[in-house]
Amino acid sequence: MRRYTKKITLGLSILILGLLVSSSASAIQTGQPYILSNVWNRLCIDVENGSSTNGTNVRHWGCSLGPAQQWYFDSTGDGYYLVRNAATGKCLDVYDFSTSAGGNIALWDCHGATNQHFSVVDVASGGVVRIVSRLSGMALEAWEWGTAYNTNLVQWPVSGYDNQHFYAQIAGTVTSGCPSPPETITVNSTIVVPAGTVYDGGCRRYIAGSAVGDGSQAEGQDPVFRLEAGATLLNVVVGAPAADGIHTYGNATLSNITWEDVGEDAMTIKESGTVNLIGGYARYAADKIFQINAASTFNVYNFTAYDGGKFIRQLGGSTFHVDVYIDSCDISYMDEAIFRTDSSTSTVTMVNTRYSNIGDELFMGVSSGNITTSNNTAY
Ligand code: ADA
Ligand code: CA
Ligand code: CA
Repeated sequence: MRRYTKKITLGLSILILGLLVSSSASAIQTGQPYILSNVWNRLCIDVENGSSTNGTNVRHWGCSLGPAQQWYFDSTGDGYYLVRNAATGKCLDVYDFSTSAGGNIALWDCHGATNQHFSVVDVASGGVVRIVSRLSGMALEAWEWGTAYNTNLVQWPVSGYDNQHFYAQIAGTVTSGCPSPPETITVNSTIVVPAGTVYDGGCRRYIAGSAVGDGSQAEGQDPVFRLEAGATLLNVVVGAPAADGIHTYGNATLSNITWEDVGEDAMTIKESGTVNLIGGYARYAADKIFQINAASTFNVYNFTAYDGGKFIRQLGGSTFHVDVYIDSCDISYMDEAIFRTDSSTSTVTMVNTRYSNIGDELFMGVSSGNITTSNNTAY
């Protein structure tokens, strides 16, 4: 965590988030882009590859929160909305005017026919809505209760089940696919995810008890989660105090992890392996966000990081070999760098990524021949 002002900022944002959540039983507002995350799988409604071609599929994907996942509700004037994508300017469209269960939802020029008219019905507090086609009377849903990335968004008769319910949250107020953690769990001794198993946090918030750590810059705090080789961690919100975050021992996959406030650091690769981090968000790190303490491959996709010292740090003074791959991320306000190493053999590849306000240089200590970049955007 940041000391001083950042704490105040965090307090304010939690307050603002709380106010929004408590008052969000109200209807959708026009003129504001929304993130729509499925209550069942916690994935976000997303335009495939951000493409603006008519007929591009609209599906579920890890919540990167970017414009391809932001939707405006434009009133038709008679109780319905066109649902317009912020990245492409195109609209949600019941493909081919289908009135069948399973009819596809895709992207098309906003022509305003009834296959682009949707009603938005509040089904629970916290901004949970059902989105219903005027043409077919059917609800948008995660097809066949899918939980994987790319699960299709289709229409189906209204069922009342969670795969037809979406958190509608104004972009900028949401930090992940877990906008409203259902409960906060205090972790008094590290949660160990055994080798080869999956732990799904169900979007709960986990905070460290005092025996685990206080989230300060003191080294030697325990982690909140420890992932043994081959473990998978899903849908977790790590709140303050976050102690020493998450430790991985060998291969690991982590998807949709949000650090509301980074502790000593957010995650440490403790033993060699390939670690895949997909979707999620981290903010307010006094120093490093991700720490690499063993030769490994670290792949980061669709991750948003805001306000830290460096996004990724290979253990100071170490010379083992690390490969870092950063794809489709958004990284801003790092005092030093995106990746810093002291190893002459470590490599970094960064593609399709937006970045802003990176203090010293993008990559510190990386030999120039070991840097590959393409299709990145400074903003
Ligand atoms: C610093 C510290 C190391 C280790 C590391 C970490 O690099 O010097 O001893 O604690 O942080 O894993 O967070
Ligand atoms: Ca679809
Ligand atoms: Ca640490």
